[in-house]
Amino acid sequence: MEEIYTWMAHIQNNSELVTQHYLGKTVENRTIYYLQISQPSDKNKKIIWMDCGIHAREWIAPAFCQWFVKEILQNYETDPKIRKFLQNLDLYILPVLNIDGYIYSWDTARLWRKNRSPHMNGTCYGTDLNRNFNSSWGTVGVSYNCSSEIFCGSGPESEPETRAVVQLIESKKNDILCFLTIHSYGQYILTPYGSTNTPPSNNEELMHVAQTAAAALMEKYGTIYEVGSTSLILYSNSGSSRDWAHMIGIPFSYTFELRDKGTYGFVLPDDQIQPTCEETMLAVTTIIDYVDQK
Ligand code: ING
Ligand code: ZN
Repeated sequence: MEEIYTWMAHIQNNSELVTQHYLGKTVENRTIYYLQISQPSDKNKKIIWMDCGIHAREWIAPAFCQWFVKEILQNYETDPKIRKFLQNLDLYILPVLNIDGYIYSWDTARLWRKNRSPHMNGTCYGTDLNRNFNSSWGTVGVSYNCSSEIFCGSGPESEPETRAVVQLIESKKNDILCFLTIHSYGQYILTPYGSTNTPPSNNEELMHVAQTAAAALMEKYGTIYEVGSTSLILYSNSGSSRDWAHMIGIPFSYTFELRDKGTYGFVLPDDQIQPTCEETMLAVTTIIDYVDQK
């Protein structure tokens, strides 16, 4: 995490396109930043949101957010696709949302998932931030027991990390076209909703775009991704950020589950970091490209 903080400060100082913004504080009072990538213009641009590291142990996710920023900055002058979408869109990238959990996963318990909020007089720790959003909160696929991996918190948005995201997204929601939240593992692009089997009104288009993205991803190394709504292809869950983002009116909202399919799971070997990032880049830029053309 120290390296990521240093890296964020460094690129904001060394790239004219990047600004580091304050998003909020974690339970343990660490500062959450996101990076805005914008080409200077007078135009009122739409926004692409992407967060990584909402779950502590899913280390490939923060790695991808960093890779994404690096690739954009390295290639925007020469890659016509990036050049084009940066004329109309600003990219908001949150490299690590659950910073306390991420550090805990590095230092103490590799497979920690939740944040680090204390409950029951400090006898148990952590809320699952992806069960804590105000989207049918507490109804399905959650636990009210604070020692559970899927503890949904004491109420919707009970956690400062959740509130930090909600506050920013709410304030910009009319301009946000696309909400991407990056997890591992399983190789899925998941569409809303997790909390109900009723598909959203733009389901056909959501599925079409995700399938196009999965096809682009596969071209790189043959990695197979499955596309579908969380509740239909996996299991139901409430309080996810993806559901919440779609419910407040952001038309394109997806969860990515990066490599692998379970061989290594959360502990993805080093030699798969770069290929995973490369192939995911193709999927994410395909989505951005599509929403830009709309
Ligand atoms: N998966 C997400 C989670 O919050 C999800 C998304 C929800 C997948 C329900 C499947 C079913 O659980 C991970 N890996 O965190
Ligand atoms: Zn996750």
